[in-house]
Amino acid sequence: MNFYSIKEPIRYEGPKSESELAFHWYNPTQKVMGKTMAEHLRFAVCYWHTLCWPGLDPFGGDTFLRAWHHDSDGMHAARTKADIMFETLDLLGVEFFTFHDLDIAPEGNSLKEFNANVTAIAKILESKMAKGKKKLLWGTANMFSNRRFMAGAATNPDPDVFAYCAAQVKHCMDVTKDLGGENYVMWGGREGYETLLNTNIGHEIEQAKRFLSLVVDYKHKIGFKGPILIEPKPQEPTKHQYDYDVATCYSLISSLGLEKDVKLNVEQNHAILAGHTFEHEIALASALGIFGSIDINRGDYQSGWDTDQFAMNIPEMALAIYEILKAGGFTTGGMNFDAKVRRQSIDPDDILHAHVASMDACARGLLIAAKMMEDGKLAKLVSSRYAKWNTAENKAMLAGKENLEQIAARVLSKGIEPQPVSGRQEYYENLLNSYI
Ligand code: XUL
Ligand code: CO
Repeated sequence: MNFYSIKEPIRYEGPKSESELAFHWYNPTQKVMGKTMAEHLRFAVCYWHTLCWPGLDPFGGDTFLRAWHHDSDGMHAARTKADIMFETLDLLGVEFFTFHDLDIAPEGNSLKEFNANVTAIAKILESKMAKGKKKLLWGTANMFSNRRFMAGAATNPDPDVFAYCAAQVKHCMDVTKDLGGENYVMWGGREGYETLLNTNIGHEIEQAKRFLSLVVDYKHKIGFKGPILIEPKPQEPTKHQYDYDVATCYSLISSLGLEKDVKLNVEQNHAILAGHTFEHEIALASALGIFGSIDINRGDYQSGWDTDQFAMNIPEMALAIYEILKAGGFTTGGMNFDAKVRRQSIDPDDILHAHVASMDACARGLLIAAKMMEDGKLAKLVSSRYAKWNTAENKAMLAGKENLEQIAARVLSKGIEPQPVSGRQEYYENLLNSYI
């Protein structure tokens, strides 16, 4: 039985088409800067928001009434979700998907049972992937929903929870590897605190570091080729989270010397909640050498919480994709739709409309960003702003060839007097608008 009202894959019909359910901009085979749109954007559908969230909010429950949420046979529900995931991928022409272990299989009564359930469903996914030529962008363990994680996962005061998490992640990494997952994600949903009064922050950070080291050691042991991706988020569910933003994650990663193995999965709305722009977080991750992947969604600028809406703002996508192109594009990463339709969007087809609209917005962002790259005006302006660093003298200063005293002596003997230069922000902004 089909979940959606259509059976044929949604097609690219071009900007002039008036079809409601067609791609107007996303043309997977269209070449942009030498790569196809599909190769650039590497879209993924996520299990969690697409198939697991029932439409609840703090004041009301399930609005979607999906059959599998009311199925008393957990494994049957899991098989239904697997069918619908692949139906969704086929209709959208999306190559990748992502999951939490708990999204794909029921918990059962013990970790042993849970592992067996996850393995059994993974076998089903494996054959569906082979048949439909689909790939796993990343897998991750849900270590935040069950009440055992209420005081933290790896940063729980109780070492039994830390050990339990190690066991859960080990299994999820095994499954992710077996499915050819291109990355393994860690989002610290409960890795933080509610009140400092009951928290030993130093101890919890030691625990977080130990856990990350264990995961990286295991990645090498099993020969998992992709990176471990940390997904920064400042708060929600906890008041303060240890993976607050890109800069905070970098300090954790670099303190362990793990920059080669651990990269970041930057999510649009998490960036905004941390008080940054999306493009800032991508640019910073790239500058620090730890850019990995994207969770694409948007927040609501008035709400101040993680609304996980489908990203539709074209200029915002253009700026983000410009940073991704400047970073050299994705390698193992991609654009995971970590986004959910609104709780009033109760029709199955709303899921298709949401993905199509956001894929079109990303495609338009890509086209704009490619124009910005190809014409090169912005990059030229920026590099001329830093041009004086190219003189031999200034290069040597940056390379550490002079100490503070030597620099001071040079400034005084040469009579160096800095002359302010206009930052030309309004001109830059106008130039940006000319591409949009
Ligand atoms: C939560 C969130 C997660 C991570 C994976 O805000 O974004 O779905 O992407 O755990
Ligand atoms: Co996310």
